[in-house]
Amino acid sequence: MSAIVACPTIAGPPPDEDDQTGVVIETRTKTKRPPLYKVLLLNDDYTPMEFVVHVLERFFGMNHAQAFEIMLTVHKKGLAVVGVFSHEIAETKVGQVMDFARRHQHPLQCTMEKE
Ligand code: TYC
Repeated sequence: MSAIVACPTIAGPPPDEDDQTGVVIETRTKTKRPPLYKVLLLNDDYTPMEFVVHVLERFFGMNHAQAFEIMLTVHKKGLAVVGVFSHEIAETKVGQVMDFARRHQHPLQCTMEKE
């Protein structure tokens, strides 16, 4: 004697066609670039020019001529952008400059602002 067994794989539609319309909906993922931050050096009346030049060489990778030019811009105009970085790098640079200036007892100020 033999039994008749129902076979759902033959009775229904193929599994991966179930509920599909053939329309592809593209979902666009908006990837925003992280914001950048300007690092600014501020003028004051007391920090020696050579110290500022040294700071620019040491922490911002400038050669002597570049560093001297930027130092003079800060001296004449009151401030200058000395670099543009990610938030983390900008924070590190500001911290390094402020710490170095404080250790040498100069009032040099360095800040950052969103570009
Ligand atoms: N004004 C300073 C001086 O005459 C020099 C100076 C330049 C200081 C740039 C700070 O960020 C500065 N000794």
